[in-house]
Amino acid sequence: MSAAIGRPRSVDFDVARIRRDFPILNEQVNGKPLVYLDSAASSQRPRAVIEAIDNYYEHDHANVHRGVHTLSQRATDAYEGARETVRGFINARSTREIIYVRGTTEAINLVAQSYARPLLQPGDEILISALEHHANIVPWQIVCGQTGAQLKVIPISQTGEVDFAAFERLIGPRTRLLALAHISNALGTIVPVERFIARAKELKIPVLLDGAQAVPHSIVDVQALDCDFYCFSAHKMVGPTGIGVLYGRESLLEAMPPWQGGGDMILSVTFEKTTYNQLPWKFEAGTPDIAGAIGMAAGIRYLQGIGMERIAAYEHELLEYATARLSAIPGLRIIGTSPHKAAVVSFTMAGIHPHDIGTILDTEGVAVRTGHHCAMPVMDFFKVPATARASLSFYNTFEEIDRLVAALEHARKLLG
Ligand code: C6P
Repeated sequence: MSAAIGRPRSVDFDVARIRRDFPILNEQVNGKPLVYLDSAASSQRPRAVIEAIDNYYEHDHANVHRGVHTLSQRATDAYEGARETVRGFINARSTREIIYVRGTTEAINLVAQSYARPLLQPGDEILISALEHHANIVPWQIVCGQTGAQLKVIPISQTGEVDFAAFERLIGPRTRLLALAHISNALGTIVPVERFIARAKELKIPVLLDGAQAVPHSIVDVQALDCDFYCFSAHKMVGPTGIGVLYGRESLLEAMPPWQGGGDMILSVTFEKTTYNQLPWKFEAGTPDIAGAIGMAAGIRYLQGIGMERIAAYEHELLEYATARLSAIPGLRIIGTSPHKAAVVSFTMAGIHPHDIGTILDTEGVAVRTGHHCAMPVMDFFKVPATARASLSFYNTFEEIDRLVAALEHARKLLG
């Protein structure tokens, strides 16, 4: 370790104990202990989540909302109980505002098609920022194509911050929705969404937040934020893949038509007419991901057991240490240097393609993501084809950052 760069130790955090909860962290990769630095793509799962899913399949599985038999009731109780856990975690007013979806991507598509599409007229505008993930760009392009509305983009600065002055110029009488990332996956920028929401509210413009990278790393309170839609994915917050959440303000959800038709989203069906179910089930057609919901709730309880405030504080220390150590590597350029960042470090290295960085790191057992991170406009803005991205989580250690740095030094000697 560089003698000049000390490891901060102000947060009391027993990471060794936490790591014991994550069986996968004991894996060897290419003969080396795994260093998993790709949690922004998908986090790992603690035993509590794996066991909750196993337990459900071993003891309680049946379809939900459909049978009077005991197993169906047990499955329904666990599934709906999970919804209450999610509600509490983000402080929604009611479980009617918690819609289970496949993930952030599906949540945003649901809002685009069910909220925006019926409302948009030619010349109306959807406002996003230049640091969005494709999931918060493409659904809006599709709906703009369907309706003749326009997509407007708030520029970002060289540090990777959303330009508030430009936002104030862009938002206006034709804006029908503001859709912003809460935290950028490619840059780590924490967007000060409160300011943006306050201005949008003055103009009575609804706001959607893409919280895929925020919910796993910070306290999210949808009432305090006063946003209208909030989207996130369980697999980035120690839960299973294939399930996520759309939070929606009840009055908006009530007014929206269903997104898909089928079983469970109806109260009655004849060939002439269908009456839709109440919230939240109006938006949940078909047999849902029951085990996913149960696993997501187990993940939330696990995070709550540690405390989101402590998680954020520890991850911030990891970020500061990683930033200092990576910055000291000759030829390494960090992309995304906002003073307000989550624990994501995207970087390039002089003379080495990011893909080669990723491959060499993998031979050392270090997992990072390389590529455009589903944020190609961000890559274009910084004039890079791709970056390598180390994304940290509360189960990572300072020693793992040292392993990353040693592997990068190795890559530089081989190829730089
Ligand atoms: N970002 C990453 O490596 P899904 O795939 O639906 O669970 O989440 C999509 C998504 C939406 N918004 C943001 C800010 C995201 O980070 C992601 C997923 C992963 O950065 C996989 S591309």
